[in-house]
Amino acid sequence: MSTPLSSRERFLAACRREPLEAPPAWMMRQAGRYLPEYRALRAQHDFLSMVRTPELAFEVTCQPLRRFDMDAAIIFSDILVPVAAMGIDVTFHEGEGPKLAPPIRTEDDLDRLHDFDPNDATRFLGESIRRVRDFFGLEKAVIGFCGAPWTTASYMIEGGSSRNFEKSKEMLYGNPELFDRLCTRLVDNLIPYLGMQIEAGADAVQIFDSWGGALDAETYRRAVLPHVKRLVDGARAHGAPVILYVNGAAHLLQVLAGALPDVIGIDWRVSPAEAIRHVGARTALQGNLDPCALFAPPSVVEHETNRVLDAFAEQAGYIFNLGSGILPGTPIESVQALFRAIHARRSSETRAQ
Ligand code: 1CP
Repeated sequence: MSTPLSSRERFLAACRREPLEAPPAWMMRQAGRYLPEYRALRAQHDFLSMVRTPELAFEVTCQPLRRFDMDAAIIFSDILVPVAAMGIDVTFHEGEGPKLAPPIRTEDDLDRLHDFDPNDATRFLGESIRRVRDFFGLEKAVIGFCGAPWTTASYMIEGGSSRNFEKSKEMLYGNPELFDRLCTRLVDNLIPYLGMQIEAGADAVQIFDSWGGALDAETYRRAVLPHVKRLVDGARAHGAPVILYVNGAAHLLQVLAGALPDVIGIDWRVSPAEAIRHVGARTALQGNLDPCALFAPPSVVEHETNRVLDAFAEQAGYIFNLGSGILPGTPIESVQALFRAIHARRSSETRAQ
């Protein structure tokens, strides 16, 4: 006798590197501005109020899963939520990046930050996760997340988004002790923050190192990796697999494997064959369709999705995803075409009992 695998089982099996006939799939930033129903809700509320209101965060988390049959729901929040909980004023303005004030540049700035209790300062997030967990039961995987030390620190040091990370690198190279203290302070807070998400019902957590690719491999290994590894270990101790996603990671694969995550998430510039060869025997892989491929006609989207699926076919432990977040303006028909290609591979698949 055999029964179909639930989405959650398929997702967790991939995290454990168990061989599957067809991989689980979700999309980074799947809850967001490419969806008209998100934009309609967003027109009535500011972004952080949505995140901080569990019924709205629940609604936005579920929106993509009503349209597309993805295997995981990622909770609607932001990597800057814990930064706000540490006492920095964080604002999001339509069309501009986030703004953070005051920026962290000196010892005194760092000493003004406060440690937070995730069950208090970010209680709304636990509540949102519990609602999503209750709603999906054991059917879908639920993913919690936070930013990686470097990416989070860069927003704090720059005071917002940055192209070249001048001020962050000035601190990293010029005042390595201060940079190290800032990362330590972040990880001290992010471990219980991820733990709270796992206890509230997250099946896995993802650490977003969206700007990790801006560092060379040796600097990443020396200045950042020990903090990432402590965060990975600390989160996993709460009992859930950890996905480490790094954008622009082609030169960092072996370094990242040193953090011993369960899954490494890669962007579209990394060749699947290289990733499989360098780290595929130690960790599961996630990725890596170019999100801009979704601006092409649906037949091309299906073709490109199949190309990525084929490239990872031999990898035990693989989760289909984009190579970075889905972009605002992405046509809905493209996402439909993507999941058509994913599901075509599952039609006859069952699990032997
Ligand atoms: O105006 C709006 O409606 C806000 C747009 C928006 C959204 C929908 C922001 C502001 N954040 C989010 C949600 C969000 N951010 C999620 C939700 C869950 C999902 O994936 O569906 C997640 C996981 C994030 C993570 C995040 N925030 C990252 C890492 C993701 C990545 O793509 O690498 C980063 C870098 C941020 C910072 C941030 N928050 C928002 C924006 C526009 C940005 C990026 C700004 C920049 O480019 O510097």
